[in-house]
Amino acid sequence: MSKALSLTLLWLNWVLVMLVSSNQSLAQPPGINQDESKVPKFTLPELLVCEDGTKVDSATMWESRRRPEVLQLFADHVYGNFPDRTPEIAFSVGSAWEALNGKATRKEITIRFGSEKCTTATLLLTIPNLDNPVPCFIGYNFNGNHTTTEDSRVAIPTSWVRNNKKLDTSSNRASEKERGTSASRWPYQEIVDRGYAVATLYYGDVDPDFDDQFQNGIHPLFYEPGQTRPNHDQWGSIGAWAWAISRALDYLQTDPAIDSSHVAVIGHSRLGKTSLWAGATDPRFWITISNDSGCGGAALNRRKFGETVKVINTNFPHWFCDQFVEYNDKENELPVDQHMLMALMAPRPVYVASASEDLWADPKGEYLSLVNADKVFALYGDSAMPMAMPDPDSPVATGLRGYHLRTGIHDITVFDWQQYIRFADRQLKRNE
Ligand code: GTR
Repeated sequence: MSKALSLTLLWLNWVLVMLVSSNQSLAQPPGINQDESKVPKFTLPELLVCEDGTKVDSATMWESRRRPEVLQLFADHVYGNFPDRTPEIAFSVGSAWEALNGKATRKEITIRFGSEKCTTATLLLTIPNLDNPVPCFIGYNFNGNHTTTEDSRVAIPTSWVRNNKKLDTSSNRASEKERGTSASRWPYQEIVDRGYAVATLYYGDVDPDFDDQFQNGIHPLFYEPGQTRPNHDQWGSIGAWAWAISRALDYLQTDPAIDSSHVAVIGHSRLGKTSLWAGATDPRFWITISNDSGCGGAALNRRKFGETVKVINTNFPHWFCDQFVEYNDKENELPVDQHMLMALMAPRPVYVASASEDLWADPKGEYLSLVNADKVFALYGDSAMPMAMPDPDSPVATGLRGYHLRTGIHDITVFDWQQYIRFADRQLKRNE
C-alpha cells in the first residue's frame, strides 16, 4: 500500500471514529450511565411508613393517611401543585361524522379554558357505532390531532407546534402536510373493532412545549393578581397537561356514548409522564398506561440509569416544578421515588411498557417501579410482580398491574396498543 493511500485510510478512519463518538456523545452525554453494573446501591423510600413513623397495615390506612401524604410529596417536590383558582371551562361539541368505513362516529369538542383571556384545545373523539356506552382510551398526541389519522375532516391545530424538518413544518405552525404522519401511533381501526372509543388532544393546545417562563398556554389563566409565573412548588408543563386531560374527562362524563367509569389514560414518553401524573391526581381514571415514560415517569430516579434528574431538569426546565431542581445529582434526597407513583394508582390498574432499545428511558427502572409497588397493591389482594424482568415481547401481569418490554426503539406501536387492549379487556372481565 502506498504511503499516500495508507495516510488517507488513517485519516478516513479518524473521521469515522470522530463521527461515531460524536453520535455516541449525543445519545449518551458524559455523566450518563447505561451500564447496569454501574448502577449505584440505593434504598427506596418506604411506602408503608408515614412521615411521623406510623406503620400502615391496611388499605383503609393507606387511603386515609399515607396515600394523601405521598401524593402531596409528589406535588411539592416533583410535578408541582395545581393552583387553587380555576378559570371558567366550557365545552362546545361540533357536528359528528361517519369514520372508519362506517364503523365509528367522529366529533371534535372544543374545550375553552378561561373567559375573556382564554385558550382552547380540541378533543378528537372516535366512538365505535355500538348500542351501549363504550370504554375509552384518552391520551395526548405530539403534533396535532390531524397527524393521528388521514381523515381529512380532522382540524389542524392553530397553536404553536414544534418545527420538524422531516414533516416540513416551519414557522411553528401546523399544516395539511402533516396529516396522518403519526397514524402508526393511533391504530384507530383496531381499537374501535375491539369496542373501545379513543379520545385524543394535542398537548401544545394546552401548553406549548418550550420554556417561555409560562407566559403562553393555560398557566397565566391561573395567576393570582401580580403573579407572573408559577411559584416554586406549583405546576410546570406536565402538571398543566395532566390537569387539562382531567378536564377532557369532565367532558367525557357528559357524553352518553362513553362509559365514563372506564376511561383509561394513556401516554407515550413525556406524555407517559403526564398520563401517570393524571392517573395519580385524578382517581376517576380507570387504567393508567405509561408507554416508554422514562425519567420523571415510570423509571426509578435512584438508579441514575439513562436520563437523570439533572439532565431532564437542564434540558426541559419547564416540565416539573422548580423544587425538583433541588434533587439534581441528589436523587437519594428525594422524599419519593417512582414506585410510589405506581402505588398511587392502587387499587386501580396500571400498565407500564418499555422498549428494548430505549435505554435512555431505563426499561429495568420502569419495571422495578411496578415491582416495588407490591406492598401497596398487596393491601388490595394483588399478587407480587415477578422479580426478574420478563423477556422481550412477553407481557406479564398480576391482577392489577401489567408490563411488557417491546423489542425495538422508543415509540408507541400497534403491538403496544394490542397489549393495552388485552389488559383492558381483562380488567372489564374482572369486574363483571
Ligand atoms: C426526550 C426526553 C425524555 C422523553 C422524550 C420524549 O428528549 O429526554 O424524557 O420524554 O424526550 O418525550 O419523547
